[in-house]
Amino acid sequence: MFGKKLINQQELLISEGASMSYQLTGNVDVHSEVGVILPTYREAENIEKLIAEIENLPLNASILVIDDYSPDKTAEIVKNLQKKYGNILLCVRPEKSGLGTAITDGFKIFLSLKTSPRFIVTMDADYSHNPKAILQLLSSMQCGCGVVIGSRYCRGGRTAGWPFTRKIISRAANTVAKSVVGLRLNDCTSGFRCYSAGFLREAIGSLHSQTYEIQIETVKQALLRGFGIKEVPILFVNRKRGKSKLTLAEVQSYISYIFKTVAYGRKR
Ligand SMILES: Nc1nc2c(ncn2[C@@H]2O[C@H](COP(=O)(O)OP(=O)(O)O)[C@@H](O)[C@H]2O)c(=O)[nH]1
Ligand SMILES: [Mg+2]
Repeated sequence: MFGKKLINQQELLISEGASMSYQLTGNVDVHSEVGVILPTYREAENIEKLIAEIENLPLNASILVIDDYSPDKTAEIVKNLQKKYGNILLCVRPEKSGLGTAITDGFKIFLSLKTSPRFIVTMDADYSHNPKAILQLLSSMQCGCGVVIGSRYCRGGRTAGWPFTRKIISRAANTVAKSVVGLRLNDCTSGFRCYSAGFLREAIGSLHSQTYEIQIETVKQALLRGFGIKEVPILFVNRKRGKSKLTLAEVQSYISYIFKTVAYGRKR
């Protein structure tokens, strides 16, 4: 039967040298082909329905929620769902620490499992990414790529419900990444992705992003290491519940990452 385990951060080497201790709950002996990382901050209104939909997919998958001690008690909802489903892991970090570190900690946890998944999916937990599209991302992984991107801006991809300013920010972030950092992709900032565990094992030591720039850093690492990158069209729908966590500070962090990449060279 499904047993519940408590593991501390040092044991899983989530963040070497850090003094914070995170709690990971759930069955760490779970053996799944696919790992789905859901970073959450204040997603109490979305998380239950989203997890139920992922659970209904014809997949051998584990779900890992990385929650930053959300004041709306997102983690409590996930803990209840753990009683219903045997394949949910929950990592609660002590404070809001950024999307980039949430995703990287998620990679580290999945890669540290006794049997790690072959494919690791990242997606937003606000329903902007349709869980059914996970199946398309996975079937595109059959080409042996390191990364498949659910792309809003390749032929057939779309966004819906975004206000004009948000459309501009997203387009500008992509244009800058394309021309300044040298990434020739239609959408290099989408958070809906599938990675091969093989690529992540090679790249994990080079991922240092705090926030949204993690999306650029991962594709840059795939290019540098010679892994294939493929885009598949998706429909991105703006969240209907809860608020965006993209702050001015995070836009600044993205811009500063771009500048550093240019100043220190593209190989970093
Ligand atoms: N754990 C964690 N998750 C975050 C953080 N910032 C954003 N998220 C999650 O990352 C996903 C994308 O964030 P969202 O606010 O929807 O960004 P947007 O779609 O770009 O407006 C959502 O599931 C958020 O809950 C953070 O600092 N920590
Ligand atoms: Mg969102």
